[in-house]
Amino acid sequence: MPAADFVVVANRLPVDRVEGPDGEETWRTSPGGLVAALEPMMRSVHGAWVGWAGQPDVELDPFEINGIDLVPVALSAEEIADYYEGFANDTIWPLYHDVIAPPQYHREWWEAYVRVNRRFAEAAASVVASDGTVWVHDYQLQLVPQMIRELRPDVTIGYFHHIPFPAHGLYAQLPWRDQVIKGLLGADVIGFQRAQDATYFLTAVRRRVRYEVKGSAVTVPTEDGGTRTAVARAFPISIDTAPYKELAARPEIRARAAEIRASLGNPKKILLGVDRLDYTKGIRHRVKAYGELLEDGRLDVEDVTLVQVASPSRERVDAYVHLRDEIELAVGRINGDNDTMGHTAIRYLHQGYPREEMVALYLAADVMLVTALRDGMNLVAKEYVATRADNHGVLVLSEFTGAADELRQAVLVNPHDIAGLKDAIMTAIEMPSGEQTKRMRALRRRVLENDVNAWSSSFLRALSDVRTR
Ligand code: GDG
Repeated sequence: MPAADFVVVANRLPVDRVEGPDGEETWRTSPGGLVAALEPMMRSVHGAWVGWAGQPDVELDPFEINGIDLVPVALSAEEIADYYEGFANDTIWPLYHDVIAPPQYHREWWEAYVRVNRRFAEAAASVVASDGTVWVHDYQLQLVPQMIRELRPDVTIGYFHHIPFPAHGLYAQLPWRDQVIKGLLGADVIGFQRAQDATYFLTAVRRRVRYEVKGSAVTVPTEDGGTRTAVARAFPISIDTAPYKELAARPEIRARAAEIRASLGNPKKILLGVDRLDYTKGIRHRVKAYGELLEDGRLDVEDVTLVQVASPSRERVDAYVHLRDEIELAVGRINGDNDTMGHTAIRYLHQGYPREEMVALYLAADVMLVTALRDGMNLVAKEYVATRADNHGVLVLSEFTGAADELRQAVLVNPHDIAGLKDAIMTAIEMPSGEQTKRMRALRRRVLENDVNAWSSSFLRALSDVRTR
């Protein structure tokens, strides 16, 4: 495999292993905004993607799919437990989402994180061309930028952080707080979802490693006694809008949306939640608020249904096992108290669906509920907006999502305030058609003009500006 001018490093490769027609194993690219945004660029320059293939204890040689070189990084079952489920998903994830769940600090998880980050860095360093560019993604790989810099000082390094960065009072809990900051500062450009995240990161830089910070620029000392500049600022991510618009216009998907409505007994209003089953998403708060509205008599089960897709996620992490139990207990109670033979209060679906079905659900939903307690961006909010070509439908959106910085015409809520959340749901349900149109038009303009291509272009522009400086 020849050296690559542009290398993406992410925990997962953008492929899934599937069984071919004759039972043989093949690979299929997994649909995702990131791949869609980077594919054209990866084909026009010579691009490679470094990541884990999704199965433990499997050593694979690099291979090519749709013109992109894939470079698999092998992880043992123990490393998946310690680096991925442990440090990434049970230490960093809860800490960076404002300790909604208590972060677990274990030295052996940290050691596995360092070891696995080094393996990703070595793989990237071995495939990138001289003076090439590497773009590292997300919280699983925060040490990789500095590790690549040590191995390959000639390359330009970008890092994008998909989740929030916490305020310093919380960040300071992390036993390895200085090492993580130094790892990130190995990048030339460190991108965050919100301006607030970048500010928190720069505060941590000032407070912990005491490097000079001016605006978004950090002066980082180098090994030879000189300095270099790292830039930390916001690049709000978005979605690949084209497939959502295209699917939403297809007659068979519109028919499916009508079928969904009919199968729910044609309620006057359908409310929808779509989330990975994660404690950051505020599913419990949403269900509680909705249950109380039924109990108070402000809503009638004959008139409304909440469809909640909670796609299975991180099922081997304890906090997720408990969360699932809690949600399912609450949903069962609300349905038990309110359902009639023909109508259900909550249609709860602990399943993943193809994108076509998700779009049909977005089309069927009069009100979309995004009530995350903390969320880097929240792409579901943007997907809902992208499908609403008729300019109808209402988005209820938590202030604690990155999306709330941009989608100001949503009904913005503080999901911790259950009374306020109940009122917001009622406002959305009762919103007159004219006001829905006015708001949705503005939301659509924002999402359609700032798609994932605009996001990746602006990040890569910032990266090339650093290089030419
Ligand atoms: C992280 C950050 C940030 C969900 N269930 C199904 C399904 N999905 C799709 C949604 C959406 C994606 O998964 C979820 O994206 P989110 O942004 O909502 O949330 P996270 O997974 O937590 O993502 C987040 C994001 O990274 C990007 O930077 O916005 O803040 O936490 O696209 O549609 N898709 C299908 N079936 C499902 O059942 N097909």
